[in-house]
Amino acid sequence: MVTASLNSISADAPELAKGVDAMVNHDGYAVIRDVLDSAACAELVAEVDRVEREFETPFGKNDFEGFHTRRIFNLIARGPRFRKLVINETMLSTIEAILGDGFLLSGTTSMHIGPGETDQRLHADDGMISLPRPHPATMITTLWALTDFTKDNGATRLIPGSHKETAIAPASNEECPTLIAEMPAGSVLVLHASTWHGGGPNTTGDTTPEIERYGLSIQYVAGWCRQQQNLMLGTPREVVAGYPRRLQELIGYSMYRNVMGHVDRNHPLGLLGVDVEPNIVWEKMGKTE
Ligand SMILES: O=C(O)CCC(=O)C(=O)O
Repeated sequence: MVTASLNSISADAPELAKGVDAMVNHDGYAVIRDVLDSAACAELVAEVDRVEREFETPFGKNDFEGFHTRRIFNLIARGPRFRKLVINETMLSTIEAILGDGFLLSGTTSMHIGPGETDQRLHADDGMISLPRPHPATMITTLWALTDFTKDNGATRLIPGSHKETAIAPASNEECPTLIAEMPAGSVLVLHASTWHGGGPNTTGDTTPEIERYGLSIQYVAGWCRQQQNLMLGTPREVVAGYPRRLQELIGYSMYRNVMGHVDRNHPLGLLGVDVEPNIVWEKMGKTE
C-alpha cells in the first residue's frame, strides 16, 4: 500500500477542469470531492437497489467481475437519475479538458461490492487499445462513490503514474504498491484509462458490521474511438428521442469533426426527428457546385 495522500480537489474549485486535467496527465488520476450531496447519493443507492431487485441482478461469474459484486450495465436505460449524472455539467467540462470536444459516452455501469469480495486484478480500462503505451488519454473512467469508499469495503486501488508505463498491466497485484482511493460519498475518482487500478477487497463483516460499497462507473472516450458499450443499440430509438439533447449526442447521435458518425451523409440526429445540417467536412475540402 502507498501511504502518499490522494490528489483531490473540490468540485467548486476555480479552474477545476484545468486542475483535474493536470493531475490526470501527471499522476493518472484525481479525486473530485462534493460532486453529489448526501441526498442525491441516497437516492442513487435506492435506485441501484431497485434495479437490482427488478432485474434480479446476479453476482459476477468470474473473479474479475467479482463473485460478491453485482454489476448493472447500460444504466442510462434504467432511470432518469442515472442519465442526469452522465450530463453533469461539472464533469462534462472536466472530461472535455482532457479528451477534447466531441467526446462520447463509452459506458455506464453500477459496481456494487459486497462483503467477502476479494481484490480485483489490477488492469487498465483501455487495455484493448492497440496504441503503444504510454499515449495521451483516449478514455476516461469516472468512478462515483455513492457510499463512502473505505479500505475495508472495497475502495478502488490504483497505481499513481502507471499510465506512463509501457506494460498494459502489472504482472501481479503484489508487484507494485497501490494507493487506496478512500473518499467520502459524493466524490468522483477520475482515471486516465491507462492507469492500473482495480476494485478493492470488501473485508467488512469479518470483525465489523457488513458494509456494501456502492459505486458507479461512467466512462467517456475521445470522439474518434469506439465506445465500450453499444449505446446506440442498447436503447430503442423512440426512447432515446425523449432524452436530453446532450445525452443523445454523447450516446452517438452526433458527428465528430463534421464527418465521423454521419448516416448516409446526413446528421444522425435526423433519425430522432431533429433537423440538423450535417455541414459535412467535404464541403470545405474542395470546390462546391
Ligand atoms: O469497482 C471498482 O472500484 C473498479 C472496478 C473496475 O475497475 C472494473 O471492473 O473495471
